[in-house]
Amino acid sequence: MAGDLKFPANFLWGTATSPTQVEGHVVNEWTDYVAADGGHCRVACDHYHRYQEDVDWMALLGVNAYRMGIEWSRLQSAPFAPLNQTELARYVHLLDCLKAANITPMVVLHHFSNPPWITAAGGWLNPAALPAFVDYAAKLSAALKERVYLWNTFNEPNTYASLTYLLGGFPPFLKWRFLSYRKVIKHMAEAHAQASRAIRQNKFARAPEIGIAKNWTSFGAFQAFALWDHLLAEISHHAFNRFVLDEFLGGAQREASTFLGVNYYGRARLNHFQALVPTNNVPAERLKELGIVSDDMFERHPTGFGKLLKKFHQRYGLPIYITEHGAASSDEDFRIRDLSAHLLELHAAINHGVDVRGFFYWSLLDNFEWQFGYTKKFGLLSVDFSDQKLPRKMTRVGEFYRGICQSRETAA
Ligand code: IFM
Repeated sequence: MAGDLKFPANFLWGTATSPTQVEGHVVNEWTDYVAADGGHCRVACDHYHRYQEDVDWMALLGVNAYRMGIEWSRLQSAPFAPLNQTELARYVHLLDCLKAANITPMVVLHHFSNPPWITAAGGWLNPAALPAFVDYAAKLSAALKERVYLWNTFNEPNTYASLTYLLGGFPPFLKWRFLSYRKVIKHMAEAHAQASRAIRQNKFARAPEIGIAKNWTSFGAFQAFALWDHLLAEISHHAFNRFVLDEFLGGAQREASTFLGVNYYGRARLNHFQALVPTNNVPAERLKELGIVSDDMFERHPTGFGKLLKKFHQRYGLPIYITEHGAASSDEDFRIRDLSAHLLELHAAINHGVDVRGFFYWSLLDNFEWQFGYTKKFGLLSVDFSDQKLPRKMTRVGEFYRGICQSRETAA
């Protein structure tokens, strides 16, 4: 069986993080935020100072790719400002450490955080964010063109726009501002297209690949007869999936992307307008009673993963990177089973002809999970946040993933 489970030889087996969640010492809209567990991101995993050690861990894991963010607020102190050379040099050194370890970087330009001057000017509601972002993309890509060919402009634009303006989870914590949600998506889609053109202006060592990371949740009704839940599921699907993909990949916008990044965690089924997921405060016992398999965040649905990949392949014909997948749980056996089930779906999709080029496990480290703080354990490496030295430790999931990265196979 293992012989049938080979992945393509040049497949990227990676892991992922984002600056606000791991670096610490960021100055953005999250700096003063205190999460539900009392945690904040001011030190996080101190990856800012410990990136060399973290690259050593990646080498030990055997990954050959790393999806990392570059924190915009560190690099530009004002719109159109020159890049901060000290901060740039630190990122360049990180990229050089990755190269020395044979790890291919994918750089994310926007992962849920903005420079304070963008926030002060109204964030992504203000069209002035567009040229500022494009300028950043142009300058950064010019500076890194020898070192980076995989560019991910926006991470999960709809998570960002909905948690900021619909659901009150991210700063500025506003609710039910549908027009704001729509405007942010439209602005980001346009910024993606313009940034893509700016990135391509450079003479790269290797042709650039450019895309967004779309997180995909499928929505459905938990009870077949509940027409109202079907209706809400359809509206949610339209707002969070279809509308967003049409904006980023529809019509002329399609030219802006050479790949589609997919962040896949599972599905949300609705029961009398309530999403049956732990992030909606539905207790684990209740979910169990209802037969819903979930980690500490989302309902798991591995078969939906395979179906989604085939659908994307058919609809867009773009190469795909799984820019995030992972599970948050202190039950490591559960996480291993979950990873295995998703990799089997991935493998089957590739065999079916879907052009998937890489998989990035979320996340390298236990980290600051935004409004939930440090309670969600996603790491291949655990981090002991109660110890000031923030020691990292290989988890059993990390060992399991290491086996896959080394053998290029997945265990059933
Ligand atoms: O931690 C987040 C990440 O920032 C974006 N994708 C989903 C992850 C888990 O919730």
